[in-house]
Amino acid sequence: MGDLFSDKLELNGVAVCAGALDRPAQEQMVKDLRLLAGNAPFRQYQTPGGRKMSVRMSAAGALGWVTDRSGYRYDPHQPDGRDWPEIPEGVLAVWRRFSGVNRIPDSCLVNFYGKGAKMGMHQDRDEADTKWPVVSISLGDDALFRVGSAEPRGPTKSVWLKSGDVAVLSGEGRMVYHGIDRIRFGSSDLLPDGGRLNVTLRVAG
Ligand code: MD6
Ligand code: FE
Repeated sequence: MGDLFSDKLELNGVAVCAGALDRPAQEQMVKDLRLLAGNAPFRQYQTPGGRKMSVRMSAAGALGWVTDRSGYRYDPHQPDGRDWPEIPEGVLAVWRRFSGVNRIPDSCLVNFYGKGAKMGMHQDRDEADTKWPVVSISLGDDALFRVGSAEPRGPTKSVWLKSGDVAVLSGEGRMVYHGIDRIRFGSSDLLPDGGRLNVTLRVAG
């Protein structure tokens, strides 16, 4: 997994490859994601419990991830009925470089964190087969990433994810609880209006 060109840190089985993407690669990815958002707008979903999520979400690939009063699920269609756009090539290249597996991801979720946005502790468990890894790319503002264990209330460790960092949940780390406590709004100049993009790749179906 990964390669020799970035700093690798291990947190409860989660690999964090700091500096995996250089600035030009980050800029290209932001361009690709702007195009993507033209075909799959960022939406603010409600949890099954009826709460508005603070993160705005878009997606690409055969399956996007949506949530509403009927539950969390992977869905082949956007809420407006359209297919999801294709996963950008540069994003697929990150999967090939870091996933350690020979399968193509069928789902690419894109989260946007504006000022004050965060994500509660959760496990990624909606995938049909959780033996496949999850690869996550951070772009823009720094984010405080909290990683626990496979138990809901175990001890946790935290790390600041910076623009260009890649995190991989696989093996031991695949089912750990994790979340984003907060972002340092305005800490990066990658996105002109601030905020953070997080791209996660999965074999979901
Ligand atoms: C985030 N990430 O970084 C939230 N999930 O904004 C996740 O929920 C996540 O980073 C699975 C694998 C890696 C992740
Ligand atoms: Fe997650």
